[in-house]
Amino acid sequence: MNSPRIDHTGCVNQQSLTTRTEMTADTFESPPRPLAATRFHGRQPAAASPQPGRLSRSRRPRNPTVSVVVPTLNEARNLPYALCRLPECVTEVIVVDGRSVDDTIEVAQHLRADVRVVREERKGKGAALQCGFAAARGDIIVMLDADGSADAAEIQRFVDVLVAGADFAKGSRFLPGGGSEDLTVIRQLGNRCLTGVVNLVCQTRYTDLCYGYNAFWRDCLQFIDIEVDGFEIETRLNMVIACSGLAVVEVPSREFCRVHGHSNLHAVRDGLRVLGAIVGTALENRAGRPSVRSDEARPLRRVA
Ligand SMILES: Nc1nc2c(ncn2[C@@H]2O[C@H](COP(=O)(O)OP(=O)(O)O)[C@@H](O)[C@H]2O)c(=O)[nH]1
Ligand SMILES: [Mg+2]
Repeated sequence: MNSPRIDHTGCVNQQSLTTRTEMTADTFESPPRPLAATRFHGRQPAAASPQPGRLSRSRRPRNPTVSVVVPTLNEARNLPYALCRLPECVTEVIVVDGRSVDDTIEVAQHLRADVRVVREERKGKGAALQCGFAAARGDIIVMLDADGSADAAEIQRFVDVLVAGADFAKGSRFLPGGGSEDLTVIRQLGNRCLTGVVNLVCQTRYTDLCYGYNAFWRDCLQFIDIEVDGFEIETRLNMVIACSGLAVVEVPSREFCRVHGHSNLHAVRDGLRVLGAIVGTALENRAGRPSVRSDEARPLRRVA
Protein backbone atom coordinates (compact mmCIF):
# COMPACT_ATOMS: atom_id res chain seq x y z
CA MET A 1 0.00 0.00 0.00
CA ASN A 2 1.30 3.43 -0.85
CA SER A 3 1.14 6.32 1.52
CA PRO A 4 -1.36 8.99 0.60
CA ARG A 5 -0.02 11.95 -1.31
CA ILE A 6 -2.07 14.85 -0.23
CA ASP A 7 0.73 17.31 0.17
CA HIS A 8 1.52 18.04 -3.46
CA THR A 9 1.07 21.64 -4.44
CA GLY A 10 -1.57 22.79 -6.84
CA CYS A 11 0.06 26.09 -7.65
CA VAL A 12 0.07 27.21 -11.24
CA ASN A 13 3.69 26.80 -12.13
CA GLN A 14 5.84 28.97 -14.31
CA GLN A 15 4.97 27.02 -17.44
CA SER A 16 1.27 27.49 -16.98
CA LEU A 17 1.81 31.15 -16.36
CA THR A 18 3.77 31.36 -19.58
CA THR A 19 0.96 29.63 -21.41
CA ARG A 20 -1.56 31.97 -19.85
CA THR A 21 0.23 35.10 -20.95
CA GLU A 22 0.93 33.80 -24.46
CA MET A 23 -2.63 32.97 -25.40
CA THR A 24 -5.72 35.02 -25.92
CA ALA A 25 -9.10 34.07 -27.30
CA ASP A 26 -7.90 35.42 -30.66
CA THR A 27 -4.94 33.08 -30.76
CA PHE A 28 -6.90 30.25 -32.32
CA GLU A 29 -8.57 31.57 -35.39
CA SER A 30 -9.06 28.54 -37.59
CA PRO A 31 -12.46 26.90 -37.16
CA PRO A 32 -12.08 23.31 -36.03
CA ARG A 33 -13.41 20.62 -38.31
CA PRO A 34 -15.34 17.58 -37.23
CA LEU A 35 -13.43 14.32 -37.44
CA ALA A 36 -15.31 13.17 -40.51
CA ALA A 37 -18.21 15.05 -41.99
CA THR A 38 -20.30 11.97 -42.68
CA ARG A 39 -19.96 10.64 -39.19
CA PHE A 40 -20.61 14.02 -37.69
CA HIS A 41 -23.79 14.59 -39.63
CA GLY A 42 -24.97 11.09 -38.86
CA ARG A 43 -24.83 11.60 -35.08
CA GLN A 44 -26.41 14.10 -32.78
CA PRO A 45 -23.79 16.37 -31.19
CA ALA A 46 -23.62 15.66 -27.45
CA ALA A 47 -23.72 19.37 -26.66
CA ALA A 48 -25.04 21.48 -29.47
CA SER A 49 -23.40 24.84 -30.02
CA PRO A 50 -25.39 27.78 -31.41
CA GLN A 51 -23.90 27.13 -34.86
CA PRO A 52 -23.48 23.38 -35.39
CA GLY A 53 -19.99 22.57 -36.62
CA ARG A 54 -18.44 25.77 -35.31
CA LEU A 55 -17.25 26.93 -31.94
CA SER A 56 -18.25 30.30 -30.55
CA ARG A 57 -15.06 30.83 -28.66
CA SER A 58 -15.67 34.51 -28.04
CA ARG A 59 -18.87 33.63 -26.18
CA ARG A 60 -17.15 31.39 -23.69
CA PRO A 61 -17.41 32.75 -20.14
CA ARG A 62 -14.40 34.15 -18.30
CA ASN A 63 -15.67 32.46 -15.12
CA PRO A 64 -16.83 29.09 -16.40
CA THR A 65 -18.69 26.44 -14.49
CA VAL A 66 -16.62 23.27 -14.19
CA SER A 67 -17.84 19.66 -14.16
CA VAL A 68 -15.46 16.97 -12.98
CA VAL A 69 -16.17 13.49 -14.35
CA VAL A 70 -14.77 10.69 -12.17
CA PRO A 71 -14.94 7.07 -13.39
CA THR A 72 -14.96 4.66 -10.46
CA LEU A 73 -14.54 0.94 -10.10
CA ASN A 74 -14.23 -0.06 -6.45
CA GLU A 75 -12.54 3.14 -5.34
CA ALA A 76 -14.23 3.66 -1.95
CA ARG A 77 -10.91 3.88 -0.11
CA ASN A 78 -9.31 6.15 -2.71
CA LEU A 79 -12.09 8.64 -3.34
CA PRO A 80 -11.30 10.72 -0.23
CA TYR A 81 -7.83 11.34 -1.66
CA ALA A 82 -9.09 11.97 -5.16
CA LEU A 83 -11.69 14.53 -4.13
CA CYS A 84 -10.02 16.20 -1.15
CA ARG A 85 -8.26 18.95 -3.08
CA LEU A 86 -10.90 20.02 -5.56
CA PRO A 87 -10.46 23.75 -6.21
CA GLU A 88 -13.28 26.20 -5.67
CA CYS A 89 -13.88 26.62 -9.40
CA VAL A 90 -15.44 23.13 -9.51
CA THR A 91 -19.22 23.42 -9.63
CA GLU A 92 -20.23 19.81 -10.32
CA VAL A 93 -18.82 16.37 -9.58
CA ILE A 94 -20.12 13.39 -11.55
CA VAL A 95 -19.12 9.93 -10.42
CA VAL A 96 -19.66 7.33 -13.13
CA ASP A 97 -19.66 4.03 -11.38
CA GLY A 98 -18.91 0.70 -12.99
CA ARG A 99 -20.89 -1.65 -10.76
CA SER A 100 -18.54 -1.27 -7.82
CA VAL A 101 -19.01 -3.89 -5.13
CA ASP A 102 -17.61 -1.72 -2.36
CA ASP A 103 -19.04 1.49 -0.88
CA THR A 104 -17.84 3.76 -3.67
CA ILE A 105 -21.20 5.47 -4.16
CA GLU A 106 -21.87 5.95 -0.43
CA VAL A 107 -18.39 7.38 0.08
CA ALA A 108 -18.84 9.75 -2.85
CA GLN A 109 -22.16 10.96 -1.42
CA HIS A 110 -20.63 11.36 2.00
CA LEU A 111 -17.71 13.38 0.65
CA ARG A 112 -19.84 15.65 -1.45
CA ALA A 113 -23.54 15.95 -0.80
CA ASP A 114 -24.18 17.39 -4.26
CA VAL A 115 -22.37 14.61 -6.14
CA ARG A 116 -24.21 13.24 -9.18
CA VAL A 117 -23.92 9.48 -9.52
CA VAL A 118 -24.30 7.96 -12.98
CA ARG A 119 -24.11 4.24 -13.77
CA GLU A 120 -21.98 3.30 -16.75
CA GLU A 121 -24.01 1.84 -19.61
CA ARG A 122 -21.33 -0.56 -20.78
CA LYS A 123 -18.26 -1.95 -19.09
CA GLY A 124 -15.00 0.00 -19.20
CA LYS A 125 -13.41 3.32 -18.39
CA GLY A 126 -14.08 4.70 -21.87
CA ALA A 127 -17.75 3.79 -21.66
CA ALA A 128 -17.95 5.40 -18.22
CA LEU A 129 -16.40 8.65 -19.44
CA GLN A 130 -18.81 8.83 -22.36
CA CYS A 131 -21.73 8.62 -19.90
CA GLY A 132 -20.13 11.29 -17.73
CA PHE A 133 -19.55 13.67 -20.63
CA ALA A 134 -23.18 13.31 -21.70
CA ALA A 135 -24.38 14.06 -18.18
CA ALA A 136 -22.06 17.03 -17.53
CA ARG A 137 -23.63 20.50 -17.38
CA GLY A 138 -20.57 22.69 -16.79
CA ASP A 139 -18.93 24.94 -19.38
CA ILE A 140 -15.75 22.94 -18.87
CA ILE A 141 -15.42 19.18 -18.37
CA VAL A 142 -12.49 17.72 -16.47
CA MET A 143 -11.56 14.01 -16.51
CA LEU A 144 -10.24 12.87 -13.12
CA ASP A 145 -9.26 9.37 -12.00
CA ALA A 146 -10.63 8.21 -8.66
CA ASP A 147 -7.62 6.27 -7.41
CA GLY A 148 -5.86 9.18 -5.74
CA SER A 149 -3.14 9.30 -8.40
CA ALA A 150 -4.06 12.80 -9.59
CA ASP A 151 -3.90 16.01 -7.64
CA ALA A 152 -7.31 17.61 -8.02
CA ALA A 153 -5.81 21.00 -7.22
CA GLU A 154 -4.21 20.94 -10.67
CA ILE A 155 -7.69 21.43 -12.14
CA GLN A 156 -7.21 25.17 -11.72
CA ARG A 157 -4.18 24.97 -14.01
CA PHE A 158 -6.22 23.22 -16.72
CA VAL A 159 -9.05 25.74 -16.38
CA ASP A 160 -6.60 28.67 -16.68
CA VAL A 161 -5.26 27.27 -19.94
CA LEU A 162 -8.79 26.86 -21.34
CA VAL A 163 -9.89 30.33 -20.26
CA ALA A 164 -6.76 31.70 -21.93
CA GLY A 165 -7.92 30.34 -25.27
CA ALA A 166 -7.24 26.63 -25.67
CA ASP A 167 -10.05 24.26 -26.58
CA PHE A 168 -8.52 21.21 -24.97
CA ALA A 169 -6.04 21.15 -22.06
CA LYS A 170 -4.20 17.87 -22.21
CA GLY A 171 -2.30 16.66 -19.16
CA SER A 172 1.27 15.53 -19.67
CA ARG A 173 3.57 13.79 -17.23
CA PHE A 174 6.56 14.40 -19.47
CA LEU A 175 6.70 18.17 -19.58
CA PRO A 176 8.96 20.03 -17.17
CA GLY A 177 6.92 20.37 -14.00
CA GLY A 178 5.15 17.06 -14.60
CA GLY A 179 6.10 13.54 -13.58
CA SER A 180 4.84 10.11 -12.59
CA GLU A 181 5.39 7.72 -9.74
CA ASP A 182 2.81 5.33 -11.12
CA LEU A 183 4.31 4.35 -14.48
CA THR A 184 6.13 1.04 -14.64
CA VAL A 185 9.07 0.72 -17.03
CA ILE A 186 6.93 -1.33 -19.42
CA ARG A 187 4.11 1.18 -19.41
CA GLN A 188 6.51 4.08 -19.85
CA LEU A 189 8.18 2.38 -22.84
CA GLY A 190 4.85 1.44 -24.37
CA ASN A 191 3.51 4.95 -23.88
CA ARG A 192 6.58 6.47 -25.48
CA CYS A 193 6.38 4.24 -28.56
CA LEU A 194 2.64 4.76 -28.98
CA THR A 195 3.04 8.52 -28.53
CA GLY A 196 5.64 8.50 -31.31
CA VAL A 197 3.33 6.57 -33.62
CA VAL A 198 0.42 8.92 -33.01
CA ASN A 199 2.65 11.97 -33.51
CA LEU A 200 3.66 10.58 -36.87
CA VAL A 201 0.15 9.68 -37.90
CA CYS A 202 -1.54 12.86 -36.67
CA GLN A 203 1.34 15.29 -37.16
CA THR A 204 1.19 16.28 -33.52
CA ARG A 205 3.84 17.00 -30.92
CA TYR A 206 2.28 15.22 -27.98
CA THR A 207 4.59 14.30 -25.16
CA ASP A 208 2.15 11.92 -23.44
CA LEU A 209 -0.53 9.81 -25.12
CA CYS A 210 -2.06 7.58 -22.48
CA TYR A 211 -2.84 9.98 -19.64
CA GLY A 212 -6.29 10.37 -18.22
CA TYR A 213 -6.10 13.88 -16.76
CA ASN A 214 -7.54 16.28 -19.34
CA ALA A 215 -10.05 19.11 -19.57
CA PHE A 216 -11.97 20.74 -22.39
CA TRP A 217 -14.77 23.14 -23.14
CA ARG A 218 -18.07 21.28 -23.28
CA ASP A 219 -18.88 22.86 -26.65
CA CYS A 220 -16.05 20.74 -28.10
CA LEU A 221 -18.08 17.58 -27.51
CA GLN A 222 -19.62 18.00 -30.93
CA PHE A 223 -16.18 17.23 -32.39
CA ILE A 224 -15.23 14.55 -29.91
CA ASP A 225 -16.28 11.28 -31.40
CA ILE A 226 -14.84 8.72 -29.03
CA GLU A 227 -16.91 5.56 -29.19
CA VAL A 228 -14.42 3.28 -27.48
CA ASP A 229 -15.10 1.61 -24.16
CA GLY A 230 -11.78 0.65 -22.62
CA PHE A 231 -8.48 2.19 -21.62
CA GLU A 232 -7.84 3.14 -25.25
CA ILE A 233 -10.13 6.11 -24.59
CA GLU A 234 -7.28 8.60 -24.13
CA THR A 235 -5.56 7.50 -27.33
CA ARG A 236 -8.72 7.78 -29.35
CA LEU A 237 -9.52 11.14 -27.76
CA ASN A 238 -6.08 12.56 -28.48
CA MET A 239 -6.21 11.44 -32.10
CA VAL A 240 -9.72 12.75 -32.61
CA ILE A 241 -8.96 16.19 -31.15
CA ALA A 242 -5.83 16.50 -33.25
CA CYS A 243 -7.68 15.57 -36.39
CA SER A 244 -10.60 17.89 -35.66
CA GLY A 245 -8.32 20.92 -35.58
CA LEU A 246 -9.15 21.85 -31.98
CA ALA A 247 -6.53 23.97 -30.24
CA VAL A 248 -4.78 21.57 -27.89
CA VAL A 249 -2.32 22.72 -25.25
CA GLU A 250 -0.43 20.38 -22.97
CA VAL A 251 -0.39 21.07 -19.25
CA PRO A 252 2.31 19.63 -16.97
CA SER A 253 0.86 17.26 -14.42
CA ARG A 254 2.24 15.09 -11.63
CA GLU A 255 0.88 11.58 -11.31
CA PHE A 256 1.18 9.75 -8.02
CA CYS A 257 0.75 6.08 -7.20
CA ARG A 258 -2.81 4.95 -6.66
CA VAL A 259 -3.33 4.94 -2.90
CA HIS A 260 -5.10 1.58 -2.40
CA GLY A 261 -5.62 -1.44 -4.62
CA HIS A 262 -4.28 -2.26 -8.05
CA SER A 263 -4.64 -0.83 -11.52
CA ASN A 264 -7.36 -2.33 -13.70
CA LEU A 265 -5.12 -1.89 -16.74
CA HIS A 266 -3.26 -4.85 -18.23
CA ALA A 267 -0.22 -3.65 -20.14
CA VAL A 268 -0.39 -6.20 -22.97
CA ARG A 269 -4.15 -6.57 -23.37
CA ASP A 270 -4.82 -2.84 -23.16
CA GLY A 271 -1.68 -1.98 -25.13
CA LEU A 272 -3.09 -4.02 -27.99
CA ARG A 273 -6.43 -2.24 -27.67
CA VAL A 274 -4.57 1.07 -27.89
CA LEU A 275 -2.80 -0.12 -31.04
CA GLY A 276 -6.15 -1.14 -32.48
CA ALA A 277 -7.55 2.30 -31.69
CA ILE A 278 -4.61 3.96 -33.42
CA VAL A 279 -5.04 1.91 -36.57
CA GLY A 280 -8.81 2.28 -36.59
CA THR A 281 -8.77 6.02 -36.01
CA ALA A 282 -5.98 6.58 -38.53
CA LEU A 283 -7.95 4.71 -41.19
CA GLU A 284 -11.08 6.71 -40.41
CA ASN A 285 -9.21 9.98 -40.69
CA ARG A 286 -7.23 9.38 -43.85
CA ALA A 287 -9.41 11.62 -45.95
CA GLY A 288 -10.30 14.33 -43.50
CA ARG A 289 -7.24 15.23 -41.47
CA PRO A 290 -6.34 18.93 -41.56
CA SER A 291 -2.74 20.12 -41.62
CA VAL A 292 -2.16 21.03 -38.00
CA ARG A 293 1.15 22.66 -38.73
CA SER A 294 -0.20 25.35 -40.98
CA ASP A 295 -1.40 27.73 -38.29
CA GLU A 296 0.85 27.07 -35.37
CA ALA A 297 2.91 30.24 -35.28
CA ARG A 298 1.43 30.92 -31.85
CA PRO A 299 1.33 29.80 -29.11
CA LEU A 300 4.60 27.97 -28.67
CA ARG A 301 3.14 25.18 -26.63
CA ARG A 302 0.21 24.29 -28.82
CA VAL A 303 0.67 20.63 -29.67
CA ALA A 304 -2.03 19.94 -32.19
N1 LIG B 1 -16.73 3.22 -14.24
C1 LIG B 1 -15.58 2.55 -14.49
N2 LIG B 1 -14.41 3.06 -14.07
C2 LIG B 1 -13.28 2.37 -14.34
C3 LIG B 1 -13.29 1.13 -15.03
N3 LIG B 1 -12.00 0.69 -15.13
C4 LIG B 1 -11.24 1.62 -14.52
N4 LIG B 1 -12.00 2.63 -14.02
C5 LIG B 1 -11.58 3.83 -13.31
O1 LIG B 1 -10.69 4.53 -14.17
C6 LIG B 1 -9.65 5.13 -13.42
C7 LIG B 1 -8.30 4.65 -13.90
O2 LIG B 1 -8.22 3.26 -13.69
P1 LIG B 1 -6.92 2.52 -13.15
O3 LIG B 1 -7.30 1.12 -12.84
O4 LIG B 1 -6.30 3.30 -12.03
O5 LIG B 1 -5.99 2.52 -14.42
P2 LIG B 1 -4.57 3.20 -14.62
O6 LIG B 1 -4.61 4.54 -13.93
O7 LIG B 1 -4.43 3.31 -16.11
O8 LIG B 1 -3.59 2.27 -14.00
C8 LIG B 1 -9.94 4.79 -11.96
O9 LIG B 1 -10.66 5.85 -11.38
C9 LIG B 1 -10.80 3.54 -12.07
O10 LIG B 1 -11.64 3.37 -10.95
C10 LIG B 1 -14.57 0.61 -15.47
O11 LIG B 1 -14.68 -0.45 -16.09
N5 LIG B 1 -15.66 1.37 -15.17
MG1 LIG C 1 -4.63 4.66 -11.88
